[in-house]
Amino acid sequence: MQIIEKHVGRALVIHFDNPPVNALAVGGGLVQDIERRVARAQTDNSVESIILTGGSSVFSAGADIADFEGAPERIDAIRVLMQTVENSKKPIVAAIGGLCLGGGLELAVAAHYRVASSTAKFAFPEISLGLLPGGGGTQRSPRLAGAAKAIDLMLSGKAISAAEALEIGLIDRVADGDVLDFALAVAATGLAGLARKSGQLPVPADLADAIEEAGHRPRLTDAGQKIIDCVRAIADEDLEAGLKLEADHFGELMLSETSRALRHAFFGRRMVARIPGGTRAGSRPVSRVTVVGGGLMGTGIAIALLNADLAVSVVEPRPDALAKCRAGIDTSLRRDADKGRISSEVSERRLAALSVTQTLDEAVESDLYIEAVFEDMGAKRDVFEALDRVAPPDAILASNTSTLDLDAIAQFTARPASVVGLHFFSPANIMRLLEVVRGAKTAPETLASAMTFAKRIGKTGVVAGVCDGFIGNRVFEEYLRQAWFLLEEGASPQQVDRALEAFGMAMGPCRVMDLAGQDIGWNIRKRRAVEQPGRPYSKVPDLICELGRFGQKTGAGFYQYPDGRTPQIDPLVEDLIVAHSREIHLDRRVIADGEIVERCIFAMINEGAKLVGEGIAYRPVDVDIVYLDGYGFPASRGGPMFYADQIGLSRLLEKMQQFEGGHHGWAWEPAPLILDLAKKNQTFGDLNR
Ligand code: 3H9
Repeated sequence: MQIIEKHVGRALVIHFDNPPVNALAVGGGLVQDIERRVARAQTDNSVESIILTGGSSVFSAGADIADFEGAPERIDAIRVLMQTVENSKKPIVAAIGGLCLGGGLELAVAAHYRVASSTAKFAFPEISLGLLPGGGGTQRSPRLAGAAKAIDLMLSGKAISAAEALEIGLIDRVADGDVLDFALAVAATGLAGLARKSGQLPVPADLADAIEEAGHRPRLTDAGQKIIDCVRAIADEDLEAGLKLEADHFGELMLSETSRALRHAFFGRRMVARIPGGTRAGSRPVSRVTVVGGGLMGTGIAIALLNADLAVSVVEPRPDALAKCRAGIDTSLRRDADKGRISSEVSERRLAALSVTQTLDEAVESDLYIEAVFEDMGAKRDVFEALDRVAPPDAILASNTSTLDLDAIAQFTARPASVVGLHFFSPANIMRLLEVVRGAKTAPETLASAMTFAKRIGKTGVVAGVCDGFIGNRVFEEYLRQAWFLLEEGASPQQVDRALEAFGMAMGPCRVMDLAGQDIGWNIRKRRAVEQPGRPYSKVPDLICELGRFGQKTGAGFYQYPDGRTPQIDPLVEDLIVAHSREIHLDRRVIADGEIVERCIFAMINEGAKLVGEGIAYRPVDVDIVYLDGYGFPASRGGPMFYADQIGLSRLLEKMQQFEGGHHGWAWEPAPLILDLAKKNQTFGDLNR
C-alpha cells in the first residue's frame, strides 16, 4: 500500500496503489493518507489542481470490505476524505483507468471533474453486499447522472462502460490514450468553468418520478429501500442532512445479519479457491478440452466450456445421442445470440471451436479430458482405460462422477496423480458450483490446475475429499432424511416446503426432488438400505415412487403437475402419508414450522461439521459456499455453517440433544467438531482461514 505523489507543472498527482484492487482501506491508513495529502495541497502555492488516480487498470474497487467488520464509526474516515475532496479550493480531477466501483466511484463523484479510459467500468455493487453507497454516492450521483439512472445503478449493482457513464453524465470525458496524460492535459488547459462540486448541483428534475418508479420495483431488499430513502432526502434536506441519513442507514446495514452473511460469502468464494498449503504456481494451462459422453450432462458441460471460449471435442459413440448433443449445443449458443447476450460473431466463433466424434481416437488431443458417461463403474473403467491410452502424458483426466469412488476410477489408469473429480451440477452451463474432488493420489498440481480451470470457466470451485456424496450430496441426504421423517410424524409436503422456503431456501425439499426426479433419491435409498441398514429413511418417498410418481417428468410426485411445471396439492398423497403413519403406529401431531426448519437445517449443519472434522471439506466456509452456489441456501443467511455460528453452537447442541430424545433420535449424534468447538467456546468461523 503506498501513495506516489508527483508535481507535473502546476498539477499535483496523487497516485494511490493498494494491490490488487486499490481498495480504499481505512484499517491500513490509505484513506487517511490520501485525505492528508489533499488537505496539505490546499496550502501549497505551487499546486493549482490535483489529480487523483489509481493507475491504468483499477481506479478502485471501493471501500475495503474487511474494514466493515469493525465499528461503523471506523468508516467515517472515508466520508472525511470525500468531504475534503469536494470542499477542496483547488479543482480535483479523478483520472479513472479500469475498474471504478463502490467507494471508488464515490471518490470519483466527489471530485470536481472525471476523465476515464475507454475501458473503464463503473458500478455501485454495494447492494450485493446488503449495503448502500455510504460515501456520499446516494447524494452526489443522482445530482450528476439524474435520479432514475443513479437509482438504477445503485439498485441493480450492474456495471456500465465509460461510454455509458459519459452519456448519463456520471463522468465528463473519455480519454484518448493514457488517462493520466489526458487528465494532465485537461488540467493544464485550465479547469475554470469545467470543475463542479457535485453535492451542490441542483436537485435532479426527475427525482420524484424516479422515486415513485423505484418504489414499485419487485423484491426490494432492506438495502434497496434505504437507497431510495436516501435519494428521496435530496429533495427534502440539504446535502449535510442527506449525507447524515446515508451514513446512519449504512451503519445499520453494515451491522445487519444479511450484510454480514453476504460479506462472508464474498470472502468465502475467494477463500475456497485457496488450497491449504497449496500453490497455484504449478497450474497447467487448459485451452482444449475433450468431454467424453454427450448425454444431458456432457452437453451442458460442453456449453459451459464453449461459453468460456475453450476449444471443445465431444465424444459420444451413439449416433443419435451425438446428433442430439450437437443440436443442444447449437440451440443454446444461437439462443444466446438471438437474445442479445452475445453477438452472432461470438456465437459462430464458439460453435466453430466445437468438434464432435464417435470415438476417443478421433478426438483432438486435449489438455483436459472430462468423463461424463453413465454412473456405472464398468462404463467408467472403459473410459479411463481408453483415456490412459490416448491422452497426452501431461493431460488432466477428470471424472464427473457424483456417487462413485474416485480413487477406484483413478486406478483404471497408470497415472492416478493426474486424475481428479469435476462434479458439475445440472444444468452444467447454468449452475455456478463445481465440486473439485481430490483423490488419495491426485497430485497437488492436478488439483491446483482443476481449481484454476474452475475459475477460468466462471464456476466456484470447491475442493472435496473422496466420500459418498462429496460435500453437497452428503449434507443434502441428512436434510432430506429429516424432511421425510417430518412427513410421517405429522407434516404435509406443502408445509415442509413452505416452512423451508419461508426460511429462504430457493425451493422446499419435496419440490426439489419432484424437479430432480424422485427416482434418483429412490435409487440412493435402495443402495443405502443395504450399505447402512442402521440408518433408515422414512418410507414415504418410496411409496410415492412405487406409484410411478417420479416428479415433474411423470406429471406427478409429491404434487401433481397438470401443466408440467406448477405444483398442485394432491389429496392422494396426503392420504397415503396418513395411512403410512398409521401403519407404523405413529400418532401424527401438529408440527410447528420452526421445528421443520430446525430439524432440516440443523441436520445439514451437523453433517457439514462431520465433513470438516473428517477433512473432506477443508473449512466450514467450503460447506457454506457449496450450499450457497449449488443448493439454493439463502444468501442472506451466509450458508449453514455461518448460520450455525449466528445461533451459537451451544444452543445448537442443546436443540440437537432435544431431537435426540425424539423420533429416530439416532440421527442426532452430534459431530465431534461441534462438541469440541462448543467446549472451547469457539465458532466455525474461527476455522475459516
Ligand atoms: C463500498 O465501497 C462501500 C462504500 O460505499 C463506502 C462506504 C463508506 N475490499 O475477486 P477477485 C480482494 S463496499 C477488500 O479474486 P477479480 C478479494 O478478496 C465495496 N478486498 O479478483 C481478493 O483477495 P484475495 C464495493 C477486496 O479480478 C482480491 O481482491 N465494491 C475488494 O476476479 C482479488 O479479487 C465491491 O463490492 C474490496 N472491495 O475481481 C467490489 N475487492 O486475493 C468487490 C476485491 O486475498 N470486488 N478484494 O482472495 C469485486 O467485485 C471483484 O473483486 C473485482 C475483481 C471485480 C474488483
